[in-house]
Amino acid sequence: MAQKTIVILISGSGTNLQAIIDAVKAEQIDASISAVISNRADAKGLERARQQHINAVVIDQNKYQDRVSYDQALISEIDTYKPDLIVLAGFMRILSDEFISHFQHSILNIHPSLLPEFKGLHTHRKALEASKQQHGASVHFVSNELDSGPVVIQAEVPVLATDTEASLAERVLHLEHVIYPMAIAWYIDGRLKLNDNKVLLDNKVLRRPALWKADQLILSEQH
Ligand code: NHR
Ligand code: GAR
Repeated sequence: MAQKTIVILISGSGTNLQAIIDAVKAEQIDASISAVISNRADAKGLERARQQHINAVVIDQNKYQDRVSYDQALISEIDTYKPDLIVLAGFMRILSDEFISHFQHSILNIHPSLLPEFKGLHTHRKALEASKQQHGASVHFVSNELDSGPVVIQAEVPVLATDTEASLAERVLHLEHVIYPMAIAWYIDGRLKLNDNKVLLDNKVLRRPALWKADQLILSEQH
């Protein structure tokens, strides 16, 4: 069968992008990255892509009048690669319904909270303010409603009394780099699917998201 392909959308430093690049190199993910696309010309992640000779494309949000025309440009660019999967890796722009329906069931995002808690921005601050004992990150399929698509896997970290926004973000980010490549590999290997808005892993409905905790994978039957 032909090699599967991934397009990755970024806005910033691209450490998740780097983890995915590394997982492709290590053959943990059996796919190639056709392009990395940024909405900002200054995203550091573009340099990570260029260093690996991956096509690095800027579709600058400042050059478009509105969300509809921006998303149309994004759709046209992505369509040229016909990717099997679109990965949002620190992509900071809300995508229109048109974009989501065009690529239905084939967009993954990583969000820095234990969804459904703390949707939107500044999640680490919100977790500290709410005095949470546990915080983390979630990989989910992207749907029309922001940060609300079906969750595939979560990673949990304890919140420490000494944590600041930055220290908490760093611990969460470290685990993002573990669970995101894992979920992407499942998808590429055909093990992960969306059916009727439910997540299927190995043809079984996930009653709850898979959980990565203390370096172990826990599936719903067990927790
Ligand atoms: N698009 C849809 N339709 N659904 C989702 O679940 C999406 C999405 C696009 C991005 C990532 C998301 C996150 O994980 C994501 C999920 C950006 C914002 C935001 O408010 C919110 C959530 C996410 C990404 N963006 C502002 C905007 O007006 C801009 C903020 C900025 O540039 O700093 O687009 O958290
Ligand atoms: C990550 O923590 C990711 O979960 C978060 O931004 C960071 C990107 O880091 N994503 C969002 O907040 C999406 N709105 P990276 O660029 O180093 O991968």
